[in-house]
Amino acid sequence: MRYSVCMAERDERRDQTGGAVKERVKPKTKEPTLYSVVLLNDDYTPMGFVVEVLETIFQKSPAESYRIMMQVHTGGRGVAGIYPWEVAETKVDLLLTAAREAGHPLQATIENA
Ligand code: TYC
Repeated sequence: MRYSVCMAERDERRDQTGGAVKERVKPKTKEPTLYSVVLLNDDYTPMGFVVEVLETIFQKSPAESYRIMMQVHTGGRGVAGIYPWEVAETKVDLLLTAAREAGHPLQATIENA
């Protein structure tokens, strides 16, 4: 019984490959290309606002958000997160909208990770 199931599976694959039984060489799924969302420093955006954005939009813990904010504040830039393109784009949109609505000049860019 087990044998007949295996033979059926083999015959099915043979149908799909025109006679040859093709082993899968490449994995079926492909990893997406990843992009970094980079926060940029400025002299006016309040530190608390940056921490809040990191927590709410980038799902960072309060401690990690503070660490990233200070990294940007002292070093000029810092990675808020690494995502596939559409996710990175959406997060930057949310961040720029929140900053504009609050009247802060906070800026972010997307870079190859
Ligand atoms: N430099 C800002 C200040 O002193 C704080 C700040 C941190 C602004 C990170 C932007 O991405 C930023 N208030």
